[in-house]
Amino acid sequence: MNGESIFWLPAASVQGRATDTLFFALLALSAFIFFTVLVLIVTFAVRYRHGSGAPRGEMPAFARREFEIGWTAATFFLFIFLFWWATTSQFATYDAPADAMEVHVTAKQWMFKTQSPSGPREINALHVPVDTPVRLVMTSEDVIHSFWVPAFRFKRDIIPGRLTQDWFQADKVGSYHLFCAELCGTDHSQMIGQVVVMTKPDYADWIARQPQGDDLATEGGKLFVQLGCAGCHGGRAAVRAPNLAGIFNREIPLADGNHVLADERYIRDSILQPRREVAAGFEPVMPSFAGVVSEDELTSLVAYIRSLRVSGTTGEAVR
Ligand code: HEC
Ligand SMILES: [Cu+2]
Repeated sequence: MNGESIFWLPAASVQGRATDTLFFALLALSAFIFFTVLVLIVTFAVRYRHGSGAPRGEMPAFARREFEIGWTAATFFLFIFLFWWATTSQFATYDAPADAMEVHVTAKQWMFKTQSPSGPREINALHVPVDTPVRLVMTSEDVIHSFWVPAFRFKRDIIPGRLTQDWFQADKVGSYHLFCAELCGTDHSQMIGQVVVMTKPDYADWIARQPQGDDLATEGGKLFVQLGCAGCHGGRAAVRAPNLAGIFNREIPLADGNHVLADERYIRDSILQPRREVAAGFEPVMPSFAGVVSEDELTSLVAYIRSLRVSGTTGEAVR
């Protein structure tokens, strides 16, 4: 179901349609059971009303055993099937395809700030191309918010101090409401915006028309110097600190013998709580930058570190 009507909100994403299909299947099933029970109640009420001549003796044997076993098993398997259906469609929203466009969302009282790696910064707006998987990497600067796009049937809480990821794929061009769905303070009701889904050519045009700011990684590179990271992590630093080139998505050995995947979560935590997971072979001398860097700055720093490659000739970090 995706027709527009006064009863039904249009669905504009692949996930939204899947959610609707599940919803209508449950509705149809509930309606079927409701009417079956209703018909049986009325039938029995009339047939066995006071004074009627209907037989009231023993139940036939098949109704006592086979019938009982049959409907118990049938409903059991039906519920298992519904559980499987609902869970798989829910879990599918956690694993974005590898080629998904990545968008960072920072929520704060009372706005959503969004940014795709090559696109501009937007406030209470997000432009995306149609038929393209979009992975949202979300965090909050203050309290719990929730990113809700009803037309995508997409709602995920955004939690301070944690990266929440989820993805959607819009399949219909248009402009859709974005709401905060978690009561987050006085102006919660003003925390609204638009997700604009554009055709791919329109989107490319739109990107080209944006004022050329720095991309995330370039901004992160500047911060890396300003905040003194380069003083330790740079090529000629006096302190022995890990070379950050190429660490992204690699397994990092830790001082406690464990290994950890250097994903965004790890890099973020390395900056905010460097003592928690210390890289093997290094002294825990890195200061915490919690309270020093904002969420936006963290996002840029992570983008910068992700963009670093090991230079083939000098072995140093280059972009
Ligand atoms: C005083 C020197 C120093 C400064 C300043 C410093 N670091 Fe570090 N950093 C280290 C050392 C030493 C380690 C390895 C021990 C550890 O994991 O805590 C490290 C670890 C890391 C790691 C984990 C790397 C790995 O291989 O596991 C990341 C990411 C990182 N730092 C990023 C940064 C960023 C970003 C900044 C600036 C905001 C910064 N560091 C500032 C010394 C420093
Ligand atoms: Cu909010």
